[in-house]
Amino acid sequence: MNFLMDVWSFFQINILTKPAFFIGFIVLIGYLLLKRPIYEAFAGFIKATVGYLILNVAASGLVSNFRPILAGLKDRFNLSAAVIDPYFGQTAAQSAIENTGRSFSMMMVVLLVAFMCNILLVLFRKYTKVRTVFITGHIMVQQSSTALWLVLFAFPALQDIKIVIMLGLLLGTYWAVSANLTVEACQELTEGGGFAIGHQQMFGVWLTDKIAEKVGNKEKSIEDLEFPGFLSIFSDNVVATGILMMAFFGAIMVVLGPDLLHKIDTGFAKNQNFMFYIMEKSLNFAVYLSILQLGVRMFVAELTESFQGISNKILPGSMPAVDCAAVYGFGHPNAVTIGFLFGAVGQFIAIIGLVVFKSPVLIITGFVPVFFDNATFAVFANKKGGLRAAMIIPFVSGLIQVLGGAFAAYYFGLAKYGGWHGNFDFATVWPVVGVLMKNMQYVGVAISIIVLLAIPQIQYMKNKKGYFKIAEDYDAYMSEISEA
Ligand code: ASC
Repeated sequence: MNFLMDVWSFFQINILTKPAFFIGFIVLIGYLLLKRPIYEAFAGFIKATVGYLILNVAASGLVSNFRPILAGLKDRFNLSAAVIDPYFGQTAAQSAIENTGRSFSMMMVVLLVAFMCNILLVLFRKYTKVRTVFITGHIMVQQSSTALWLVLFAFPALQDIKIVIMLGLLLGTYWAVSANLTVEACQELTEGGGFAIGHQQMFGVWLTDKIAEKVGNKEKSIEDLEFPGFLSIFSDNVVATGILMMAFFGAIMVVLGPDLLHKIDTGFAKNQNFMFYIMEKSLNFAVYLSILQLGVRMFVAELTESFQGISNKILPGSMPAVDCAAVYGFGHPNAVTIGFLFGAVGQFIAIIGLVVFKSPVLIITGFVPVFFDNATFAVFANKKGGLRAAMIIPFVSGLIQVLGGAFAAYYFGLAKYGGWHGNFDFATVWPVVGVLMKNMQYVGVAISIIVLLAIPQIQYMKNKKGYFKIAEDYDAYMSEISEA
């Protein structure tokens, strides 16, 4: 038993929570299964790992630079508010759990059981119809933390072992089923990129893919926008992002003022001019977006090719579910910026609504949900519904993130710890699961798992012939469709 725990902890520390290596090894194994020479497989491992590490540099650069600025609004106005962001949510959940006298380390065991549950659902895909393995480790840690608190909230007296098993099943089913929901949308967007999304907004991606066509007009996509006169500079995404972020973060930084910013950001030198500081900070947004795209292209190219090996030989019709930022390389770069800005407008309006209607909890925009969820929605929305869908869907999502987040932070008692998870699925699906668990106890858990498991069955029923094919071999799937 001890040996097994050691193996698990080695795997968990070095690979599972470091998706760069996880992806790297998948690529290595994939190429070996394709009978490529070892040196080629090794080269693929290096490129995929480096690509993912580049994506990490960009994503954590964005998060560490811009999260404190948005969260600074809380200090500026002396608010007692919950920040809707998974990093704040995880800290809040951890404090709440430890406050009940329980050990937070249970979270890693939950993660193990949930991951195993996901693998089992894929191994038995003939019956479960699940095609995806969720491998985005840092997200799995965040979600295990929040979900653990939800279970302790609903079952305060339950023994550790029962919690671990019950939550492992519930969370593993969510990972498997939610990622599986994004297979079609991802394959169409990337023209057979060979990955699904394993992140925090999969139900939102599925919804976006379904409604974008109705909300907007595919013919009027961001690619086709023609800007007259001086506006033509906006068709270059570095220029567009740079200008828009200077206006957006510039306004927020002016509201925060230089004194508070000196406290928030030690990199803001005492003698640096405030305007130049604002310019540098805001333009960094465009820097990170460019880096992100470079990394995504690198690892996705390797993954797409090598995963053929795995899907031909070991797990036909299956695919890995990775960070949502992986799709940013497949849409117009301006879609990412547009999604973020319209999401932010939606969030700000909803926050004003909370103030006006005297909500018992106040919410502060968190950078991760407002940027990563809404940018992702905009990329998918633009593909099927053009610019209009890429504006409307993130805007509505922004409203939902704040209202759902406010409800959750209040109901689950995390507002007093200052945060809630905040991403789209945690403003919609998880609050419902939490309310069911609190009010119906085991019946609520059972209903949640059964409903989740029914989703891939329904997907399968709607497209029996192409369901596994679309994941296994997109080109063959497309040529079958065009023949039919
Ligand atoms: C999250 C989270 C991050 C980002 C990153 C996006 O939810 O915790 O650090 O999104 O995964 O690339």
